[in-house]
Amino acid sequence: MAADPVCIFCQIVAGELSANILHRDDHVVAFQDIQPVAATHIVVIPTEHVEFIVDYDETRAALIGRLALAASQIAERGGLDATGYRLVINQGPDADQSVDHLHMHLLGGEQLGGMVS
Ligand code: DGP
Repeated sequence: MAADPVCIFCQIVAGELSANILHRDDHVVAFQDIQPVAATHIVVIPTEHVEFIVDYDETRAALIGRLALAASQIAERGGLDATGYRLVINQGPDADQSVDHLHMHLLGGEQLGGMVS
């Protein structure tokens, strides 16, 4: 899907909005979350503007794997693999998705709380 000019994550991908970028390749960009909820909180997004996980289909299935692979590599580089970390996708209002550009949260660097609060 084409970039959405009003999407803040598309703006980060385009370099129009600054972010602390930790990973970039043709398909995935990862950056530090502006409102961290854990000692390490990184947002991993597809460069392509796709709003929701439910918008994915067979042709895009590989992208989810790319997000998880990039997240696991970032976690390993940061030494999080030794003690563990959490990967989360918030989908829709019940999950408090606030940015309508699909993203995966990488959380860790400390003992995390329960899955649902
Ligand atoms: P979610 O609630 O799952 O939609 O998470 C969106 C996350 O994006 C939230 O943790 C805060 C983060 N975020 C929102 N705007 C910005 C921004 O402009 N820059 C950065 N780095 N993170 C942002």
